[in-house]
Amino acid sequence: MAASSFAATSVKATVNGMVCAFCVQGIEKRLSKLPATQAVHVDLKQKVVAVEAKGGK
Ligand SMILES: [Cu+2]
Repeated sequence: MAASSFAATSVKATVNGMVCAFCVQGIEKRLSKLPATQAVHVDLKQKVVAVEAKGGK
């Protein structure tokens, strides 16, 4: 059950300006402060940010 509810609420975005670990930290901080954000995953090599939203909204 836990795994199936995982993908539906995640949003991925490509961030071209994200080039180093400081960028990653800044993005993670900003996104994790949003009330709808459950978790943030950043892939620095692929410049992809994946955000898991909380259920409901
Ligand atoms: Cu940077």
